Amino acid sequence: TNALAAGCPYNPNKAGEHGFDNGLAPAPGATTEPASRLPTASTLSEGNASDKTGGVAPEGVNATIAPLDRVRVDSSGQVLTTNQGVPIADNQNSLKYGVRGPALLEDFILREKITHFDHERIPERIVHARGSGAHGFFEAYESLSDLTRAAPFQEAGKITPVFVRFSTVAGERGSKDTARDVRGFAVKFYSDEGNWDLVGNNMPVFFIQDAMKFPDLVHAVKPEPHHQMPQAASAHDTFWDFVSLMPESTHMLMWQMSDRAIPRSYATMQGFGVHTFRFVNAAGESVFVKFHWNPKAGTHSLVWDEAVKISGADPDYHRRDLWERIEAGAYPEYELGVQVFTEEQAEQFSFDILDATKIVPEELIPVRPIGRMVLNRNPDNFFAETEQVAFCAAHVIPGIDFSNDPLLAGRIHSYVDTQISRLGGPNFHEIPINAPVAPVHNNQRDGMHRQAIHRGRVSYEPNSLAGGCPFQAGAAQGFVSVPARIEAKEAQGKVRAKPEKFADHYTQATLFFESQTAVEQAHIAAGFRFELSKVTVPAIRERMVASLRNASEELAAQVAAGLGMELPDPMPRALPKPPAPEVDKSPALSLFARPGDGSIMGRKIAILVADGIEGASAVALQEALVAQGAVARFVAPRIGAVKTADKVAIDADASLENEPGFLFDALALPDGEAGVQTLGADGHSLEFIKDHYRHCKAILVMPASTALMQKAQVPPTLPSGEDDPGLFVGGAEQFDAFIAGIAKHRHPERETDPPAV
Ligand code: HDE
Repeated sequence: TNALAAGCPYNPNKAGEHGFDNGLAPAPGATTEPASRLPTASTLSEGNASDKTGGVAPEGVNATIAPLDRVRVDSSGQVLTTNQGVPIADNQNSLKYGVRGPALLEDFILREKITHFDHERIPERIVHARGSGAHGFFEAYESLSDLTRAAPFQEAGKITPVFVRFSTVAGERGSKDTARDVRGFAVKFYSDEGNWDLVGNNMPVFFIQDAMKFPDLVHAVKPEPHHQMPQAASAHDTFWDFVSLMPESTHMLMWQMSDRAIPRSYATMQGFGVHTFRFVNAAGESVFVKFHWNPKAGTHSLVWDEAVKISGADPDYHRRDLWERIEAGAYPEYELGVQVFTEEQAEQFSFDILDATKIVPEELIPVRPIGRMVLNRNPDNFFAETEQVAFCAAHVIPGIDFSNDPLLAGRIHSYVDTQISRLGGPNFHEIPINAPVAPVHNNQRDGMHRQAIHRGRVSYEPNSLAGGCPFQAGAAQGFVSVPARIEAKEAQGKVRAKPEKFADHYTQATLFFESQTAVEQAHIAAGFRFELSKVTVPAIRERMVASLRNASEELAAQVAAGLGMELPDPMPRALPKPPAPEVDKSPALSLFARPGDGSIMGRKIAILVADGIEGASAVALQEALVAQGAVARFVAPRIGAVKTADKVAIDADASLENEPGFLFDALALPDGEAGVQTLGADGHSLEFIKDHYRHCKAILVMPASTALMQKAQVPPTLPSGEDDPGLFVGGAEQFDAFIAGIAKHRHPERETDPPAV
């Protein structure tokens, strides 16, 4: 295609899969990282050596690949066999007594094939069923040994392989990616001292404070049980009934109604460990820690109208984006940051750090960057890797420990438990994607699907018959729990109760709302308006707005007006006089706080073309965009060759029908009057332009296309009469400005509610 001719980036190590057999396909076990971005030998951890990997990972080789190689299957040049390795002569016909006679019971080949097929599905995850995964690595910036003995943080440049799975929460396995929902952000570190799973979300708080309420929350948000609707949506009665009765969810609702719930890409969202964890150093000293992942590409989101349309045109939008970025070498990258604080500091905070509905504002404890994570390899097989990966909040390693957060406590139980039914027994840790690269030795035996073949007669400890092996590692090497301090006043014996500060449900909801820009606030109000408008019981709407009044009178008034209702009395507060907060505003909570590195890597730009357009300027634009690492595609009324006025060869690889406008981040309209006329006669291209305008995206209008903009009834200036900062009229001299406009992602100055176009 033109894009490739123009040097469109594709992952050179996957050349074979792109059909370019240029000898660049990876050697078995090699990472897909191009040599220029590979960690050097000195940055590869010596500690990646293990019984399993069989030694130090050679230069450029990811330590997780060797164990996976054992089970990778390449069938090229092989004959078809049964599961017992018996060659199959005929895979078309079952065994019959005569061509028109009955099929025979003895046909073990048919029976094996059908039986296996009958059992191909496993239960989907009860939450986070819909997800997409990728391999990559974590690289530490510096040694954190003063704070933690956790293996990934012991030396500058140390590499730890990772597998990441991003997900939505409520929808089923086949549901759309762009639902308004929380996103899971789960990272498995295959460290030298065992697997550490940081099973986080893209929002730093949660709906509830205690694990006791989790099944209720999930039952409320999932499709309603009588008619199983709606799919992958919180906009229904049972969800809002529940959360309006649980004021502790108000802070999380602010996040969930914000644009955070509709990210542009998994590469443009933050991740958070949510709970307070502990770092523990070799001397056994511990501090509290909160984990943050910040995307290098910046935090960018969709707008709701766009998300709704995308879910129809491409339900795999985020999955495809992640896959394509990695194939193209535009590797998603995130910086890991930590907020570190002591117990003494925590005691002074106006909120409780054991409460997962609270953040620690960055203005109070700054985020210290400690490393980066690069996702550089797509899985070979979705089921074997992304579906079978088992994350677990209980998977910690020496140097990482839990806090007493009661929500975390429930998670420590839940994840192993759920895998036992989902993955069919207690040996799911042996599934290749779950197996640590650190060696595993213990006396656990048997169970469904056991892979390990333990030798000898000893499966107990202490023993003398096996020379005492495997032996206890001892405190210096092994995991030792922090003897967490319990205050005398807290040592009340068994209670079912909460600390007092947990009852402050609104201070941080207010903080979040007040920290947003005007356009973000407007989107939050619109989010509540949309969701509550889908609620059929008026009392639930009223109760929710009554609760919102405690967080923001301004927001509550907007939502009430949007729902055509009177403002109800505020809901009585559980804690009438909460402690004064340390900060009233936290600019870090706005999506605009992280515009990214200014690049347009991985963005998708549509260049509209049709017979009769001017080819040279369209191709020059494509080249300029591709040179920036963007994906620039020619979109025409139909796919195939375009007859340009100047005879420049252009091949449209997308059509107005198969790739509608809202699937792109920006739009360029061509020069050449005849072509522009053809486009103007096609209602699809007018919709294409209107959607880009409505969604506040950058639009480049080459001179002849001014007519097309008029036909689409798109105003040339902002409603105020000022210049529209996202509209670029002209040719090559506007390319740089257009690229800078794409990097901004969106031009909300144009936005009105309701939309003018
Ligand atoms: Fe989960 N959660 N969760 N969760 N969670 C699961 O585990 C659970 C919570 C999160 O890509 C399940 O393997 C309880 C908070 C992610 O495979 C299950 C509670 C956070 C994923 C489970 C919570 C998360 C899960 C379902 C409250 C952010 C997907 C399938 C006490 C910090 C991981 C599975 C993947 C998945 C239980 C709350 C994140 C049932 C009981 C808070 C990213 O075990």
